[in-house]
Amino acid sequence: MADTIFAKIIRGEIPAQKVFEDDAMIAIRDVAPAAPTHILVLPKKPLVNIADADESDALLLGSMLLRAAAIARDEGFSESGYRLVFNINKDGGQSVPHLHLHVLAGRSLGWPPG
Ligand code: DGP
Repeated sequence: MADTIFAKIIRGEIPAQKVFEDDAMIAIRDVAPAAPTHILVLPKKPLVNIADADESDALLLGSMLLRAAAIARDEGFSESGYRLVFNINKDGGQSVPHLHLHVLAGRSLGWPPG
């Protein structure tokens, strides 16, 4: 798997605004926010995307979703609402080939996405 900007952030080689870290994942503020609050939850394991995951990653993926919900509560937008997004490969709009969960909040989000 190619080295990515997120792998460098996880290794601490590139700075990022961290909102959470444990042994399995980090959560950082997106450098180009698409909403007033835009956080990325990244596993430390170098999976390319959800299509690259298998049964052995089930606990990790569930933990990422629960972490996003905990961040929403901590940051105060759980009640007003938010969106969780995985962009996957070219048509999904994925630009960084390291699995990441977008947490978007702070305005009314349109549907369907562009
Ligand atoms: P995606 O298009 O789904 O692969 O999302 C990648 C996101 O990563 C995009 O919203 C911009 C963000 N991003 C790219 N480079 C950096 C970086 O160096 N630092 C941070 N914090 N976010 C980044």
